[in-house]
Amino acid sequence: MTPRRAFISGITGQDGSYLAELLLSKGYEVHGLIRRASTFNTSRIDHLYVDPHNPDAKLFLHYGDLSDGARLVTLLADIKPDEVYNLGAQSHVRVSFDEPEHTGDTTGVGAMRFLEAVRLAGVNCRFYQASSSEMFGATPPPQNEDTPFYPRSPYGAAKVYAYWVTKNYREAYDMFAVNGILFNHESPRRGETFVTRKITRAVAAIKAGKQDSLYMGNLDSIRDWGYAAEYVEGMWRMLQVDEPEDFVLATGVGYTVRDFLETSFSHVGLDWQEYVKFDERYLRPTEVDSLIGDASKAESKLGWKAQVDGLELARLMVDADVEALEHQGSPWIDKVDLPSWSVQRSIKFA
Ligand code: NDP
Ligand code: GDR
Repeated sequence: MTPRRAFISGITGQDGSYLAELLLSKGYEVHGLIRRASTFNTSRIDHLYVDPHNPDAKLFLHYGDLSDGARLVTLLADIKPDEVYNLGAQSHVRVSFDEPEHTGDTTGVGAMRFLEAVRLAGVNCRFYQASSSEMFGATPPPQNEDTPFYPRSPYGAAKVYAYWVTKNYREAYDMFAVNGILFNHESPRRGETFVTRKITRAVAAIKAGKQDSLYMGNLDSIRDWGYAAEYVEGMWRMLQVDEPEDFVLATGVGYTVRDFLETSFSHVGLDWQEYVKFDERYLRPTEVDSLIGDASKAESKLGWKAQVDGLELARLMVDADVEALEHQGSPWIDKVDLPSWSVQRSIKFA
């Protein structure tokens, strides 16, 4: 039987690496879009890579960029995927204030280029758009699929454009195109400049005597932090249902950045107030104060429910960063039990 084929943009990112693992474990042939860089940018997926000359190879990487629509058409026509996941984006909210045009081009218009490429290539596939709780912005929690958008950053505004263009292609061209509106999700593979990973790496370094302070911005904002390895299962489930619909994925519980700091430092016996200092450069011109999601639709229609709570996640990530530092970055196996519906697999620390 021919394996199902998936095409993922953003495969080198946190979510892309977990999703590639999940789909390979389900027997898919996985194709990933990667950007050409002067240095290697594939560290999160190196453990999945098999030389393409090997007949067992199931993961294939292709150079391309969401700013290059013609390349997307060519790749889609060649690969002929059954499922497309658009995870590629300039995904850092603070950076989007520094690079608003680039963010609009990749995070916003990039989604439209990908959808249009699917249409032009004439490929019959299901399309997942990585939409974000940042679209809710200033609208107070709890937020669900019916909550109005009020983005507070160029990133949030770009995601709103991508959301609507996905919905429009569904309605205009009868495409199976869906938005997964995901609240913050983290892991030991989270990018080092997002707040959770910045904190857990610093805790490990301070504990090891390699760092003596940590500069932070706004500690009052509230986020609904879940575990990325669980969220990619939700993405896949959104493409397996009969009708295309949009879904929120969230834990339903919010914590402040201060709570995450307190839990992370105390997990290794340290008092965060002795180490954390304020630096205004980490403030945003407009902040999103509080995001707490209501994922009851995903629970009832997809059977998906988050299992790992935000503070449990803090401890898990601290353990991973302490371990990584002890092993000087060499591979480490995540020991967290995934929910029963999730494919049991070893999660190698990247
Ligand atoms: P990451 O920042 O870890 O990964 C982003 C990925 O996008 C990387 O693979 C990056 O490639 C790629 N990329 C960036 N620009 C381009 C471009 N111009 N063309 C092609 N690829 C590009 O993000 P996450 O894995 O955390 O998030 C995945 C998606 O989900 C993103 O769209 C994000 O905005 C969205 N999202 C994330 C949430 C979260 O909490 N993690 C919550 C809600 C939505 P490279 O490695 O070369 O930089
Ligand atoms: P966010 O994540 O903006 O929610 O976007 P981030 O971890 O960057 O910020 C969360 C909150 O922490 C506050 N904060 C700091 N943030 C960073 N990065 N660095 C700091 O030093 C710092 N100090 C305080 C922020 O002000 C903010 O309130 C993430 C991204 O993954 C998006 O791509 C995704 O769409 C949303 O989550 C849902």
